[in-house]
Amino acid sequence: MTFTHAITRKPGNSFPFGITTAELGKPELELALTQHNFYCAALTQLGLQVNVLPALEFFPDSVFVEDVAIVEPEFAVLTRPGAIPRRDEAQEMLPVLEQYFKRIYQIEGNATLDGGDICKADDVYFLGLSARTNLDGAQQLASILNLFGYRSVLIDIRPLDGFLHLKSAVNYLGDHTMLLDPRLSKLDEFADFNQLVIPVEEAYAANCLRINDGVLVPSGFPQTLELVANAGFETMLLDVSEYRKMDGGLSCLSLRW
Ligand code: CIR
Repeated sequence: MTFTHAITRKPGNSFPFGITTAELGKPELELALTQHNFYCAALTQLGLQVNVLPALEFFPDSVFVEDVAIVEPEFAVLTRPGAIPRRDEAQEMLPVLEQYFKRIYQIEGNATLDGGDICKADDVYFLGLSARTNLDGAQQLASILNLFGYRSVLIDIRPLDGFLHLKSAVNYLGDHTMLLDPRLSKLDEFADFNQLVIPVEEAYAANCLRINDGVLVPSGFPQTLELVANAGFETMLLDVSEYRKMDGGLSCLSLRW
């Protein structure tokens, strides 16, 4: 699929006070802003029209826009984020989505769902069950996706230690190829894909991002870079060190359709 649009949101002064388990120290705001600018420039270079939203100081994690919506050209789904401090962040995205999408659905009731748990591979959606996404959330999304002809496959990552979201561990690079952490490579659900299995010491780099003709790769993970490049993908390196400190990666920083 060709992507034409992206939404990002600038990190605010509150960014260093978001949720994290990374133990890599506090992010430096100036550097985070510079890295955000490079990220948006890369998306533009790959052919996307990028809408950069202003920072939301009340929501320190709101730079990670991926978690608050699932977007397809024909529709959007507003999520109900699993982390309490992020719960109301999704509503802030509603007026923005209304500018682009005629059909907007919402995850409701006691269901929770983070966009980081949702991994699309052509006409299949892999829906991660995690500390952030519960079964009700995944099932609500699956019913919506079904209306548009997409199949959903649930993947329970709760027994695996150390992954915040499904896409912390697996990302679809297109061309029938999955980039994934060795701890997921044995799953039957991924058996039919070409698998690029990253070394466990580069676990963070499982979160690479395919956009049109390029694959964004976080800098500092040489084995993953080589793996992706040798598979024939055009790679683009981006430094996201300050986002890593807050448990975020390349995919988390945008909504794309
Ligand atoms: C959080 O804990 O929600 C943020 N600090 C990180 C979210 C990363 N988002 C993503 O992987 N999609």
